[in-house]
Amino acid sequence: MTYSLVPTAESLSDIYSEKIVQRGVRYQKLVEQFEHIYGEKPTFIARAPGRVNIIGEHIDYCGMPVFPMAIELDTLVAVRANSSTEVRVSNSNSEKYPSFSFNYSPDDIVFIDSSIHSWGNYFKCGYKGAIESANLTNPVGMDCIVDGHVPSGAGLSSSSALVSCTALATLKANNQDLIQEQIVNTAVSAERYVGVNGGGMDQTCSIMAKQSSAVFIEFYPSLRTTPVRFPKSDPEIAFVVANTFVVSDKQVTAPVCYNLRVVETRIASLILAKHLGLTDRPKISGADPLTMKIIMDELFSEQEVSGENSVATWVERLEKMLEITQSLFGDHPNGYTWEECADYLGIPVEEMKNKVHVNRFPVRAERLQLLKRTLHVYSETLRVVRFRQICESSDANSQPLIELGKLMNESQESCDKLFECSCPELNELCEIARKNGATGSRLTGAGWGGCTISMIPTDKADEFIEAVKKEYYEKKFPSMSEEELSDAIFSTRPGSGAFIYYI
Ligand code: NG1
Ligand code: MG
Repeated sequence: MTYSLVPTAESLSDIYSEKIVQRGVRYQKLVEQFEHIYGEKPTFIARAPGRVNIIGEHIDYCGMPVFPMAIELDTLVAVRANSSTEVRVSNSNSEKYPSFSFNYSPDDIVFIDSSIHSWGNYFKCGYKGAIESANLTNPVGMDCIVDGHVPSGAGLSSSSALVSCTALATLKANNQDLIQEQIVNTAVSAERYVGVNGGGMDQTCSIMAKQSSAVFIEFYPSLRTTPVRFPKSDPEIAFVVANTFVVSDKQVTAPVCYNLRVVETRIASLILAKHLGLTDRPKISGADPLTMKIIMDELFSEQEVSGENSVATWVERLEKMLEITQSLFGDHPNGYTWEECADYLGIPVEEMKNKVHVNRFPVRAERLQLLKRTLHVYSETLRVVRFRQICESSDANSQPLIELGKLMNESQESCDKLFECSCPELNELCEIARKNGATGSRLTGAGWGGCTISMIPTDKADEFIEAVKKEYYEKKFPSMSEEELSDAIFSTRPGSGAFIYYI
C-alpha cells in the first residue's frame, strides 16, 4: 500500500465531522499566518499526532510488541516549496520557538548538534531522515510553519509528532511517494539524530494509527500494526492523561536514563544468547541490535507450535524466558560491573561497549541491572499480550475495566521497581488516581517524569478529574489557572494517524 497523500476517508470524516469548526479555524489561521510571513499560501499541511502508550513500556527497543494509541492533539507543518535551496522554518508560537533556516548541502546534510537542546533539532531530524531515505541529491527549498499542539516533555511524544510530520512534509514537498512502512522507518531512525537511541513505538503510532482504535505494534521479525478497539463495557472505558509537571528531558538525561536502559537490555541479550548456546545462529550473530525478542524467537525456533502468534504460545515462551532470567541473573540482584559482563562474554570491555553502540550513545553507570531490566521486559510483554487478548475477547462475563486496569497497575509497579523509570510524583499521581476510581493508572512514555494515563469508567471521568485537580494540582501548584489545569489533566480517546491536507 502506498501512503495516502490525500486524506483518507477516515481522516476526512475526522476533519469534517464534529471537529470541523475547531479544526477548520486552526487550519485557516495557519494558512493566513503562512501568507503573512511568506507572501503566498502553503500548498499543503502535513499532520501527525502525539500518542499515549496504554501499556508496553520500554520494550519497543527490545523488539517486543507495544500497545499505544494516537491522541487527538497533533502537530501541523504547513509547507510550500520555494525556488532556492533554503529551508525556512517558523513556528506559530514564535516567542517560545524562534524561527531558523538552513541550507541543504550535499557534504554536510544538515548538521544537528545534539548537545544543544533546541526545537529545531527535531525538525532537522525529520528533514535529514527524509532526504537520506529517499536519496535526494537535489531537494527543493521549503517555506514552513510548524503549529504544535502536543505538550512537550510530557511523555506524549511531541518530539515524534514533529519528526514524523517533518519527514512526511519533506517527502511530499519533494514529490516522493514512499510506502507507509518506509516513512515510519525514516522517522524512527531520523529521531535518533538527537542522541536518544529510541525504539519505534511513537513514530509508528503517529503515522499508522487508525481512528477510534489503539494499535498493537509488532517490530520483529517485521513491522506490523493491528488496530485494536477497546472492549465494550458498561459503563464505557475512558482514558485520562495527567501531567506530573516533572519535566524529564530525555535528551539531557539519556546517558543515565534512557540510553542506559537500552544498553542494559542489549548487554542482557548478549549474555542470554551465550548462556543459551545460541551465539552461532546466523540470526543471532548477524543481529544489530541483538534484542530480547530475537533471543526468544531463536530459542523456540525449532519447536512445533500450533500458531506462532497465539496467545498461548506467547505466554508459554515468555514464562520460560522469565524462568531463564531468574536462574541466569538471579544471584546478582544488585547488578554487574562492566568487567563482569565482558568476562562472561569473553571479550574486552571496549569491544562489548562497541557492540551495544556506547560510542554513538554514551552512557554512565557503575553497575548494570540485568536481572531487574530483563524481568521487566519479559513480564511487560506478557501484560501487553494479555491486554490485547482481553480487548479482543467477547466474553460477556468479563469485566474489562477491572482486568485491563489491573494489568496497567502491574505495569506501573514493574516500571517503578524493576525498570526504575518512574519517580515519586508519578507514583503519587497514580495513587491519587486509583483512590479516586481509576481501575488502572501508570506512567506513559519514557517516564522519570511526564504524564500518567488512567483508565476510568466514563461516567466517573468528570468527578475523577476534579478530585485529582484538588489532590494533586491544587496542593502542588496553587496558583495554576483553569486553562493551565485543563492542559494538565484531560480525557482523551484514540485519534487518527498522520495525513496530508491539500490547500
Ligand atoms: P517518549 O520519551 O515518551 O517520547 C520513549 C521512546 C519510545 C519508547 C518509550 C518508552 C523515542 C522517540 N521514544 O518515548 O520509543 O521506548 O520511551 O516506552 O525515543
Ligand atoms: Mg519523545
